[in-house]
Amino acid sequence: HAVIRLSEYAAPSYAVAGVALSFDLAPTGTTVRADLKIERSAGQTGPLTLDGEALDLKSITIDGQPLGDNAYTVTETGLTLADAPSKFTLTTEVLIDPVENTRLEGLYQSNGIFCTQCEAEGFRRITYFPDRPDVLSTYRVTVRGSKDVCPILLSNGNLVEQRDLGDGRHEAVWEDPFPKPSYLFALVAGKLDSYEDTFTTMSGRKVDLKIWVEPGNAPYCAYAMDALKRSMKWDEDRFGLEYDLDIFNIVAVSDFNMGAMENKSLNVFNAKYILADPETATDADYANIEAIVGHEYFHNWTGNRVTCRDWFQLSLKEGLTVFRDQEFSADMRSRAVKRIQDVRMLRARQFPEDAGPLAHPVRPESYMEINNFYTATVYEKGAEVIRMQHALLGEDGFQKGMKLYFERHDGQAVTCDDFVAAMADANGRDMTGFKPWYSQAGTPKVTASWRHDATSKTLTLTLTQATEPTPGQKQKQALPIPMRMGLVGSDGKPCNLILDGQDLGAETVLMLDEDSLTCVFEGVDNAAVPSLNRGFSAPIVLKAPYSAAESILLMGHDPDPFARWEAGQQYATALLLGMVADLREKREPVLDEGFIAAFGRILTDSSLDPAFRSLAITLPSEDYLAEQMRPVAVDEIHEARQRLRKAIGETLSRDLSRLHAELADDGRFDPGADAAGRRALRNTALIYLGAAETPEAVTLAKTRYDIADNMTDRMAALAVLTECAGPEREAALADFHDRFKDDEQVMDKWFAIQAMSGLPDTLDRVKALLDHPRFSMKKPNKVRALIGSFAMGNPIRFHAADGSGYDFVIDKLIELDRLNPQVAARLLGTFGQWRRLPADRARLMKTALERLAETEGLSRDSTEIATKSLA
Ligand code: DPP
Ligand code: ZN
Repeated sequence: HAVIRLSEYAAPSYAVAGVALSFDLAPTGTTVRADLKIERSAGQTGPLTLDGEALDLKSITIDGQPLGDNAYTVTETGLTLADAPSKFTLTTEVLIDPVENTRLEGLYQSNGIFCTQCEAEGFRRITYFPDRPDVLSTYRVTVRGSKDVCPILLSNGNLVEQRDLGDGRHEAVWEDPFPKPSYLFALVAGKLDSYEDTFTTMSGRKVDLKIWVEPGNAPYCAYAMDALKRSMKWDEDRFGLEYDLDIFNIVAVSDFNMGAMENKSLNVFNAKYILADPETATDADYANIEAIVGHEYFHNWTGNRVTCRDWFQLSLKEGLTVFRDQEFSADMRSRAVKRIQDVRMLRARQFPEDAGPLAHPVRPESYMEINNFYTATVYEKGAEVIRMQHALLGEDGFQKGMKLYFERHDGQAVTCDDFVAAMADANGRDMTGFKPWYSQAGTPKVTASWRHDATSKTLTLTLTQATEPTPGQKQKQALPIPMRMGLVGSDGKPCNLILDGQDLGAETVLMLDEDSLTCVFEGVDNAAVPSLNRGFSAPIVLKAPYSAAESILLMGHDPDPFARWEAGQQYATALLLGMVADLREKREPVLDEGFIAAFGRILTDSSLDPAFRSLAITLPSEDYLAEQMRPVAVDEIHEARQRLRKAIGETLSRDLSRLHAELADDGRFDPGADAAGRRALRNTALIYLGAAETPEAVTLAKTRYDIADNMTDRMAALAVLTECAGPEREAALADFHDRFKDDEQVMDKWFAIQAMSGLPDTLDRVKALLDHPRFSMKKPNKVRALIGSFAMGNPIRFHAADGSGYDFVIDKLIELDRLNPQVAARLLGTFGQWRRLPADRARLMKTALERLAETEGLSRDSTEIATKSLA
């Protein structure tokens, strides 16, 4: 499999000014006719190659003239015209098979609905085309299908014609006036219900909004529609960006490789990110729906109007659009809580990636399969890189930069450098020093140390940065690290920061742009504690030698809520790692009462937002703890965390019970952030009470399960029960199944929660669930719910000492790779961690991975992940 390199980028040799497509839809034999107005670019010579895969070419003409057999060649990957004229119309007719398309790239069927997924390179599975993001064209699309099977026919842009064909079929013609790359093409056809509304834009244009769903699901669209309207309004208010067509469609389908897709005016969504009502969706589901509906909508400008020159620039649209959806959620909900959740996600997914064999820069330099680069680094670290530019320039400066970016590049396919240049030029600033954030992989580690001198009343703070080598990048340079910070006095009050005689107020941003930086703060008359990287101002790992007392001081008094949360997390991490060391030495681990008391104070501090309290008393995950040690003591991490949770549950049981009772919902369900925050705290209390695993706790959880009137409470109770073997557990799981067995999305939760259980029989249960009628290897959501949750959300069972977890997952991934390589490769990434494990498990995991790597006919997707993981 060939490696594609950024350094080898060449502009396209032909432009496609106009595309006319016509589809005759049939499940196993759809005909696609394409008329392409092709024009050779100035100064270009040589043959014309179009991408095309899994296409059965039926006819080909140039300006209506059939081509002789030696005028073109067809290979597995495309079509080449040896000497094409400089300007002509190419017409091809191909036959494709949507039913056989289990890869879910190109045109396929989901529960009988025809739909497409073209990003990144799915369009080449629909027709021959220069399938690259820097070829922009206008599209006219004719869709023909049976009136019976496909009453609804959709594509991008405006519906311009519709007619009955008289033979039981009908056709619709769609035109998209905005030139777009092929990855934004979409077609949907089938039996669909719609949920409709309108939005009036800031210039007074009325836009028809429609969400299309499988029959019967329209009642579950209200929240997604509300989120869409709020997204449209927010983009106008905050970014001055208005929607540009008269119609905006969203379609929700059951089977989808990704979360959703921003096709111009026809977004296609994984149904789990659209459908919601209180009985079927958790608060986390509601928050995800809001974020993803926003994300795809925001792509209309950041991604569609201005797109990527090549796939190495993916973060140009994704990092920026994630930043925009994060800000949207922060403006809709609690900013502090959103920031904490985003940092948790970054640490859980991106930091391990950056520290493992698949590490790559935000703008990668090479790939084998682009689908493998829809990563936490490109998305989430990419968003952090945007966030730092936002912090550097301020909201006004950043918006000036955005304005210039659109003035310069609307309708173009551009690079990350173009984005930074717009930011720099709009603000008259040199930003070249910032660019290594795009090109250097690995998470910088910043080590802090400080010393207070009572005589001179100074506090000397030293920050040092270093980044470990990553594959293909041995030498690392110092990055510009913006460190927002303050000093918290021993009395809990913020100190004024005086540097070089200048009073900077209570907070400043230090710029660490060399290996090391030393600052001497003056007039510090007590042993103040530095509060560093407030708001997570830079995506770094901070090593700071806080004592227990200093952590407690920051947990209770830091004026920055993120930093308060972080102080608790770092304290918990140090404590848990100490317990892990004790367990490894067969010593009884020491449970720190001061820590539990500090947790208790946050728990009961009613001046704090309940959502914040819920996060602040949640311990760092097993995966996060695993990141902090080599080799990873899998069993001891699990054991230490269980013991500490149990101790917290026991010690604080009175407060927890009281809170659990006090926070009861008062009837009507409200999906808003405040009500969700109360449910979160209440359920966190339930989970701690459940950690004691006493009969009373089990009874309480069972009662909560039985009387739950919303999915958030039901799932929290079920999560407690699935960890406690016994009749209550079995009764609840059976009840859940009977209630929701006909609901595709909710059944994913039932599969996932069983796959994540820490009980010893989990693997056997997961294997048995493979035969459940609702499970299918052809449905990505089911595979992720059952196999993905086991591999990524159940460290103790996945890493079973006998290797049974690894063997099971690898067997399934070998099977999945033949059906859907993209989803298989995504799950395979978890095997890259074998080097961090103790020798026995490392060997077992590596052996399983090697077995997959040697499989005959392995996809390019899985080959790339396996090869890099074994290198
Ligand atoms: N569906 C993916 C996203 O929206 C790819 N563009 O991020
Ligand atoms: Zn996106």
